[in-house]
Amino acid sequence: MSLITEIPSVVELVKQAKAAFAECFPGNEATIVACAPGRVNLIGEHTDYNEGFVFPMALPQVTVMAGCRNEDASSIVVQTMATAADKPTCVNFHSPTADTPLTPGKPLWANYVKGVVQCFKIAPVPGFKAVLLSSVPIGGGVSSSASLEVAVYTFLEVLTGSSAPDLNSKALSCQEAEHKFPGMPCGIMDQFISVMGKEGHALLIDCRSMESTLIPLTDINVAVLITNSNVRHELTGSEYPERRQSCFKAAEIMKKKSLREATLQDLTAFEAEMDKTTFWRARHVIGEIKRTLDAANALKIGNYQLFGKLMVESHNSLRDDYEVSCQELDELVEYALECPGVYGSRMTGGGFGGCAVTLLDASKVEETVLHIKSKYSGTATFYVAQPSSGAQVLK
Ligand code: GAF
Repeated sequence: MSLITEIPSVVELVKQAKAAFAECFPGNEATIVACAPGRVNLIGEHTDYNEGFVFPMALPQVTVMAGCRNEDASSIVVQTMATAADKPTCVNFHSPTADTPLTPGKPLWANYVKGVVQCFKIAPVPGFKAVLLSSVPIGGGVSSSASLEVAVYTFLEVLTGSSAPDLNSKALSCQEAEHKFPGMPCGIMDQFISVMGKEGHALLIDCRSMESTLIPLTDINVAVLITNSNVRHELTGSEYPERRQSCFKAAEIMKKKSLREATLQDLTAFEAEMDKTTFWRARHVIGEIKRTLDAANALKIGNYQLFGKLMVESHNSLRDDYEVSCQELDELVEYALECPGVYGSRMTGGGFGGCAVTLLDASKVEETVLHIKSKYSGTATFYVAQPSSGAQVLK
């Protein structure tokens, strides 16, 4: 049996979602189907809310929303299940109006749906019924939340017949939903790549201008291995907002609009005016923004050695200066780097658990996975991911 977990195709997941819909809502047919992917960030971590660069790719794992209009024009019913075999969990709420807006509450997962419905400004949202099914690992640091938000938004576009004026504003509305409902003050990376991902490409995103550049990643000799530590990543706690605040404080001390504007020389000049932690946080971000640009250039010319070296520097900086790694992620990176044919490895996403991403020679995947598995103190899950498409409407 392969040690690499197979990722169900979008077509298969859609089939399952439609069947689940027919079972949850007998006599109804899912006439609207939308999906949006999770992401793996190759490099550029905790730079998005500092107006820096990020370099993610969309994953083949997606969240699917399948449903139709409700005969009751103001009632929204959504069922979700972890896998098609599970008993669904149901949430029921009303279409928002100016006088009766939706508010966050329990169950927590429903906040992602309600948030997007409330932040959908381009048309009134009528009643609907739908099921949600996802192949994106939940809490794995590969953006299950953004994939859910963007799938819901894309579903609402079809339901209302109104499309976002542009893709940036679609990503921004989903980010607003995440800020206001689950209460997670995330940057823009996850929603942006879930909206804009392209097959065979990673996307260099400038989070200041919101411009992005597609960079091909189609070399069949190179693989992207994602290793889930299966240590739960929970970003709604205080750590993520605290990191943001430290960055804003460092920028303010240096009299810069954001850390994007600062150089390492600026930081050294102001070192005496900052506490040590603020200094370390800023040193990570300023270094990471430069590494991200260098890495995108390296990938463009197929310099995987350099790309890998920058990944390792990124990991070390996240571990030592930004302090968002954990023992399990450090182990996964260390064991990956012991293997021949591995260019580089790092933790990916917000941190405190979740996944590591490794760039390696495609012919060395099996032996690398065997090696990591034999040494890792926990139980890891392995995926080999092709850069995939952003949100889609399906039949
Ligand atoms: C999380 C956030 F949602 C992103 O915006 C980003 O800040 C990331 O952590 C860290 O790079 O995924």
